[in-house]
Amino acid sequence: MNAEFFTKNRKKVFDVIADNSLALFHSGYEHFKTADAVYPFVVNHNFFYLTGIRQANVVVLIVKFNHQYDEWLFIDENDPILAKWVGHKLSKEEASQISGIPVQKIRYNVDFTNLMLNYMQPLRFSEHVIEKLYLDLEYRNLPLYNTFALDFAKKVKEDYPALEIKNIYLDMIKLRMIKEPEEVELIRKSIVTTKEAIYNVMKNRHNLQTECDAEGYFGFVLTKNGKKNSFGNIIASGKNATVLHYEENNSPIEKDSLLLMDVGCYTENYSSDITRTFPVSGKFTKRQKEVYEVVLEVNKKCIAFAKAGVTWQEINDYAKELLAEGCIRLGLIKEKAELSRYYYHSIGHSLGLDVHDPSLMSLGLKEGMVITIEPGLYIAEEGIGVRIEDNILILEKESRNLSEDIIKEVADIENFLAD
Ligand SMILES: [Mn+2]
Repeated sequence: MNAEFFTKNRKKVFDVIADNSLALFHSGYEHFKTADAVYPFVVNHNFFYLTGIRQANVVVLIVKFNHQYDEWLFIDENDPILAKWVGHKLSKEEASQISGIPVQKIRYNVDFTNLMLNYMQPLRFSEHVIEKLYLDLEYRNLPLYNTFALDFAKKVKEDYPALEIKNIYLDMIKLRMIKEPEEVELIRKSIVTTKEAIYNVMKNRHNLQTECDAEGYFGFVLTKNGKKNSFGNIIASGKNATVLHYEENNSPIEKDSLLLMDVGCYTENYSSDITRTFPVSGKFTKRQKEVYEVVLEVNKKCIAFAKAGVTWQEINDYAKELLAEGCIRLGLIKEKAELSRYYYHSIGHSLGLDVHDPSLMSLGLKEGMVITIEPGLYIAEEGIGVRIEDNILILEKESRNLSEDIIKEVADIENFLAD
């Protein structure tokens, strides 16, 4: 992603906020795990969306005065000794190149408080009267979560009670919901790697003694491509596949069982989220095939149903109706209301920087959204769990399946797995 994209996103925030206001975003803190080890740093995605920077403890400030745009970035100064141990921190020039923020608008964090005071105590800048401060407060107060914005809000409330604090979180979500073509392209690249990794597991089906083996063949392809998981692999055989977020991935694989893989990776922080289910033996049993065909039909019909203007309620109801009919045909239930015994999640979610990308589901599907369609049936008593998940771009009058290249027809899967 180039700096132009992030610059454009900051302008979108400028358009959203009121005049005479500031908007402040923080990249997040590093957190200790144990002894001197830290958790892998994951950048706040709203901050990333505005800067492209993946470093902890960076602040971006967007300023709107008399309808004029201004911006600041605050970074840690590189420590040459620490750099020898954990790598160097971004220089002003590097931060500028990534974000598109001019070097002269980039300061070290030690200057942050003073610069903010200049805005908030406008003695010398009397033409600059701040009325509102936008912070990314989400709606949560969790330990170790988003504490910068929360702490800052508390401090401002106490020291500057006349300043109005606004939560910009929902505006950020509305912006992130609609993907630009370059964002879709990164999701597509993640899908390509995910496909290759799933195929590597399928090609090695003879070597799959345990789910660990499958996870190894999957992870090899990601690592070889320089990519990381965008969520914990769900690699579940037989009955394990009826637990939606099974992540232990360490059971022996029975030779006639289905293997469900719900997996995804990042490309420049944009995620894929794909599920495929295949018979480790190379051939579906009659019963597995019957169940699989029901789920596959719902997957395809829901993809065809999805387009701008459709509500989540409508597509969820449609999926449930089809799955309930299927379960009646399979002899699993007699009444449609009993479906929840075998299907107990919703049909999909937004996808993007986050695998469950925050979105305002009440707004329904809009052109430019990328969502998942992932019907499933989970029959614990038969040891069968099937889910088929694709990643879908919503267009004005139709949808485009970004993962249509990853095979899912019974015949295609059996041909692929044939020796
Ligand atoms: Mn999903």
